[in-house]
Amino acid sequence: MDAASNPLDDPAADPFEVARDAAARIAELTGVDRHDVALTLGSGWGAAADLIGETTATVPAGEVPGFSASGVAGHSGTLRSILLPSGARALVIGARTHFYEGHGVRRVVHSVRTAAATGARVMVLTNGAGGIKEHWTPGTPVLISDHINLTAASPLEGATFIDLTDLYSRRLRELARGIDPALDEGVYVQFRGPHYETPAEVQMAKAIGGHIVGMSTALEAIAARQAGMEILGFSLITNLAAGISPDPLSHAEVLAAGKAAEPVIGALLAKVVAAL
Ligand code: 8IG
Repeated sequence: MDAASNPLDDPAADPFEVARDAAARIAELTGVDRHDVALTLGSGWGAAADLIGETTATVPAGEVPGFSASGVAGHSGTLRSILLPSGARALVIGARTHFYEGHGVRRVVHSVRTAAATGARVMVLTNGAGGIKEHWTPGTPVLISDHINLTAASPLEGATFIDLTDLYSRRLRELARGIDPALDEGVYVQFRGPHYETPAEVQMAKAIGGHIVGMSTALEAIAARQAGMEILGFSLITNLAAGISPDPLSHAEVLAAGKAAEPVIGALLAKVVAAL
């Protein structure tokens, strides 16, 4: 399905109806009627898919209504159905649409709404991000405890007032720390991107209570909460945020840090998913 035919680009479309259509197509293509948990795997987290269970179906995202194949290096454009050792089914989303791509918030949160429509009650959101705490060396996974949304956008339309207290479930964070007691946590600040922050913007993020800077997860978490899912958020710190380290940021270095951390964080995520 090319971008021009994406049903979400029609302003008159109901995004929840498109999500239900997408879930029906996923059921058809995977042979799995209902998924229990969904995971979005961001930069560095891709290896987890192979560690959490047996992949029973892989679907190119472009075959599912509302999705488009991702154009960003390091983001694979597939949806996978995985049978967990417990017998539960996981939907793994390897096709994230970022806000900076400019296709609108409906496209950004479509994967989350689709996950909810497949039946998932837990949404695991992962990303690669910049760290503001100096002791977070590249390759450190951290739990997201809360977020600050600096995109000036929302996936909610109209007078839809949704409570975001405990958005990143305390219960799930404690469960994750039960598996790795060394896991630190922090407040995720979503910028619009795609440029990285200036050092002054990173100091602002720090001053307002942020610890992690990224370009993806906050908008998705809001949509997941609207859909009634319980949310677990993980950032892989692939770089220190601009100005925290004296070195400039490069996308190649970010990808390399993610690659190096893959086996460790993949194993961590597999254990967490097994315990959900
Ligand atoms: I990977 O330093 C990655 N994603 N905004 N800032 C922002 N997003 C990021 C960064 C970063 N590193």
